[in-house]
Amino acid sequence: MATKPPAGDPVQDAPQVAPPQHAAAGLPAIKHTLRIAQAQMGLARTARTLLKVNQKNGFDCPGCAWPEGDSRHTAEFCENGAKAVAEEATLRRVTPAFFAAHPLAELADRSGYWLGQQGRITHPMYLPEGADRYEPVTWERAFEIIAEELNALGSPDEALFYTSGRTSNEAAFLFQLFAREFGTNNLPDCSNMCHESSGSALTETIGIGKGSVSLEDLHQADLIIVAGQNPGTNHPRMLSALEKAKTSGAKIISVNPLPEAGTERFKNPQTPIGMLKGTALTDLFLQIRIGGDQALFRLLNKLVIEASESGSAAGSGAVDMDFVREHTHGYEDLRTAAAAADWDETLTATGLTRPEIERALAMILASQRTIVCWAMGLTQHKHAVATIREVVNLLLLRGNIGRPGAGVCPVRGHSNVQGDRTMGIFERPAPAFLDALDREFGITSPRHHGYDVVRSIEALRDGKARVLFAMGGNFVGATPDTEVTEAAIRRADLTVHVSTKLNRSHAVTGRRALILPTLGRTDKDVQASGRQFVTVEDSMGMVHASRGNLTPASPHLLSEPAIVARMARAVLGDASATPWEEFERDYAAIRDRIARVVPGFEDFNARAARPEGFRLPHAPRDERRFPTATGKANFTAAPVEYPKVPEGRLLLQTLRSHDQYNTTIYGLDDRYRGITGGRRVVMVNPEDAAELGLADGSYTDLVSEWKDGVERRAPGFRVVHYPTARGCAAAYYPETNVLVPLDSTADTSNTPASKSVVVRFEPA
Ligand SMILES: Nc1nc2c(c(=O)[nH]1)N[C@H]1C(S)=C(S)[C@@H](COP(=O)(O)OP(=O)(O)OC[C@H]3O[C@@H](n4cnc5c(=O)[nH]c(N)nc54)[C@H](O)[C@@H]3O)O[C@H]1N2
Ligand SMILES: Nc1nc2c(c(=O)[nH]1)N[C@H]1C(S)=C(S)[C@@H](COP(=O)(O)OP(=O)(O)OC[C@H]3O[C@@H](n4cnc5c(=O)[nH]c(N)nc54)[C@H](O)[C@@H]3O)O[C@H]1N2
Ligand SMILES: [Mo]
Repeated sequence: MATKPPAGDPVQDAPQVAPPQHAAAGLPAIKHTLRIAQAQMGLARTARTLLKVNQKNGFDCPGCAWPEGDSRHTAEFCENGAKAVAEEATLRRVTPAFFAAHPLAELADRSGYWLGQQGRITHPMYLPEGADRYEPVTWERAFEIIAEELNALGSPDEALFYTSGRTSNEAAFLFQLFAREFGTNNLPDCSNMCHESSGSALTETIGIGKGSVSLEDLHQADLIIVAGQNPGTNHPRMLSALEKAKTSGAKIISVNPLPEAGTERFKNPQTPIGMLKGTALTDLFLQIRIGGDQALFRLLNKLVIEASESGSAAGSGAVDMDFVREHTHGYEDLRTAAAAADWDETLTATGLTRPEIERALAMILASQRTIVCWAMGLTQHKHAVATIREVVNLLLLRGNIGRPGAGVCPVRGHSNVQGDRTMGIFERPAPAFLDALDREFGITSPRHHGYDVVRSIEALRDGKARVLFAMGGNFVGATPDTEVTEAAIRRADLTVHVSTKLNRSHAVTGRRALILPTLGRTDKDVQASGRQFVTVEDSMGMVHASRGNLTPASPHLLSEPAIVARMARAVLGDASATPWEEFERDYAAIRDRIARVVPGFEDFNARAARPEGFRLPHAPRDERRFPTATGKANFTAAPVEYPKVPEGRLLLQTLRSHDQYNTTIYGLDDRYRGITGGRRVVMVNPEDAAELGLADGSYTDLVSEWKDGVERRAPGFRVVHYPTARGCAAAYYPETNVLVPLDSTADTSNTPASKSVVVRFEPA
């Protein structure tokens, strides 16, 4: 039967390796999609579901946050979007009988892949103190348990309210409102591990922590720099935009330690020509050392300034002095700092050659409209914020912010991670936001900051936090330093997860635990006032509606807004004047409140009903206004940093395979990289491997080295000789999270430095 989960746990992780591919998408992508989708959903549901993805009357793809274009293809989906949908729309079910048959200890032994493959959770489940397995519980009792624990806390700040980025605007707004009425800003979210560094860098430099470009800008750019991102796997629909830009003559520079198939060549499945030949995307591949980006951009900035001041024809106007004078602050500081940039040091930091950097410079100087796109390859380093600021410096020098075809493009992860932040899911909210919230609801929100993800784990570890309530996600699986984190979680009095599917966070719990099963994006959401829709915001600040069309996985599911509303009533009781019942009845009532609290959402209900949605304001993009402390766009001049790796060690990045969505594992293949049938692989440059005595196909333990002297070990990885940059290695997350020290984080943003882990190899 196609819809049965795999019988055993595929612990026999036995990776096979073939040469990596040089083109993404094409026919194999379609075949692979249909195979996974049919195994989960059967044929009829596959067709019905996939045709509704990202259509104007359909649901927003629960995959990535890449925007939908205005002219949508009938099949506006990509291979990995389809997998995300299949994973949610699966016909497999996790029922109370499943929990009766599988004690907690067994679930804790299973792989994340096996857990996820069991299907959608159908009933609220409760793990009483000391019990060896979950038992069914009524919703009413579940909310009573939450109220008992929350109301017994010594302070509201002993509670943590985590959000993963799939949560709709409506649910997120209610969730943060509840947390603040309860009395805490402890609203950690997946963003803390993701684009927090981008938010920190952009807020300081341009005054708003979001990207400044639209899809049309991408199409109009004449130079696109894609740094630290693997769109072929993680944002496949971005390849269509890159292809479109290329067709109009744009050039593309890829900055990456790995040659990723998606940025090399794209075989567009929407066009016959694309399927056959594909479009070569990258004009210049800079195979950078992990963590070398700040040094690269600093030197480029120096060279741009030098060219401008040289009086040469090529360099004339290289620095847009009118823009710099009118709109920026701090140019002289950058100029001085950049002057100190040194070729030799940059070549060491980046592993690049002088001609490669000179070619990049020539392309930058020849461009009138440059966009820089980036993702986790830039955000998850100690010096991530400084790196992104250096990217902003380059764009500011050339006046490339706030004009068509140019700007910053942090490519977001989860489909509504940007919207959740807009709705106030933030442990360090702006006072103006809290003032507006307080005025609207007649409450007094706490003003002191809350815990982010890393600080939440520390608080659990130190006994300062006692309850974790997670709105989606996989807190235990996604966070760093797995052993430390799991021990911290086990100290909690209560852990609650609002979830669609099983994951490790349900197996590693506090003294008591609850699983609250919820509707996903694809599910029809009917409340007392009728059928509901929710809204999301994409990576480019477009807000639009999302309507599920499938019969929910079980009649016992509650929507996320309903769960928050009922929890709020149980916990806050008569002390709350907020109309929680009305919010649950009709989400339009929530949107009316959002319209009054969050700038840019005026007339929200009417505008959300428009098929194409609406664009949120963005001062730098729209009017070249920079709402920073100086009132101008800020150049910054942080000291250049790059990781220094001791002899005999490599710098490990933890990244995604083609068959996973974060901690959700769809399958054991990483097709573009030529790896199939297993995930415990470590990719190492053949020359480094020769020096370290690591034969291809041999097995090794990875041991991370950190200043605390604690030995963190991930055993049994198959060595794969792979064309990554020298000195670097790569292995999949979350298997390697155990290696990332909890206090190895980015300066300012506190994002775990998941892309720079110093490791040594201990062959098995
Ligand atoms: N199918 C699918 N889609 C997804 C996800 C998924 O897991 N699966 N996850 C979603 C989420 S939450 C996110 S945040 C995004 C993540 O999207 P990505 O950021 O593309 O994800 P990663 O796999 O972490 O890839 C990081 C890329 O950066 C490169 N890199 C690593 N270190 C460096 C460095 O120091 N410098 C440079 N220049 N490059 C470097 C890596 O080689 C790799 O190509 O994707 C979203 N979309
Ligand atoms: N080492 C390392 N660690 C990383 C990263 C890395 O690159 N390297 N990347 C980081 C990044 S960028 C991110 S964003 C985080 C991701 O962290 P999370 O967002 O916490 O993790 P996910 O794996 O996306 O969460 C998957 C779970 O979400 C639940 N879920 C799915 N859909 C829904 C829904 O509609 N509603 C609800 N309530 N639940 C749902 C399912 O139960 C599923 O098991 O991980 C971070 N961790
Ligand atoms: Mo992310």
